[in-house]
Amino acid sequence: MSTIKLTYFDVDGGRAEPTRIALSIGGIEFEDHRISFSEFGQMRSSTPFNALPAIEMNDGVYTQSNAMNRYFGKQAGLYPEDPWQAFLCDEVMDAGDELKAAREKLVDGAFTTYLKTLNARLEAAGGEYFADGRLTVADLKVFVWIRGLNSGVLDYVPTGLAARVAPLLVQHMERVAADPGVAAYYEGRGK
Ligand SMILES: N[C@@H](CCC(=O)N[C@@H](CS)C(=O)NCC(=O)O)C(=O)O
Repeated sequence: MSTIKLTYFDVDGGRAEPTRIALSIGGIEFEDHRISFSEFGQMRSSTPFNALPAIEMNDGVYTQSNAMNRYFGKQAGLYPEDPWQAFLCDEVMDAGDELKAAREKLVDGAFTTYLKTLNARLEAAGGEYFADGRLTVADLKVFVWIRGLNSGVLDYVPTGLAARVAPLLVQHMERVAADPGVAAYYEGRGK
């Protein structure tokens, strides 16, 4: 086999991550080529279907994460040989793709609506706190949500979403994190 170069975003998640793990478990050498979103913007039109992951091997450039999962899964002993068990494996992988599509719909739909509306609420309240001109439980609630969104724990939800559609909420998250009571709580937890 020729050398393998797997190109995907620099995240420990997303469509290419199961393939990376399978390659690693199978002891199959590959170049883990990680790129930024802006680098992807420049190279997008040169990828076969204007999308990642893309993989260079056997003298060509190929795509489709589940094709990669099956191909390397077979080599790594991570894909069933029995046709029925393979069906069960494939069903789960395809459902995973539908989940991804649902998350993306959520990002453009409900997530954006909630972020924009909360951003407007904060602005209407003076821009610093949601109610009473001081820290309340509403601030803690939004702080926890925005921190989670920004941390990338939600696969397929871009970490820059809040900054793009609700910048006041990102400033608010930093303000709440710096609040002495909040900071003391996290110090107490050793963070
Ligand atoms: N069916 C493809 C879908 C690939 C895909 O949608 N990739 C996304 C990233 S996870 C992408 O490159 N999106 C950028 C774009 O469409 O501009 C696969 O499973 O590999």
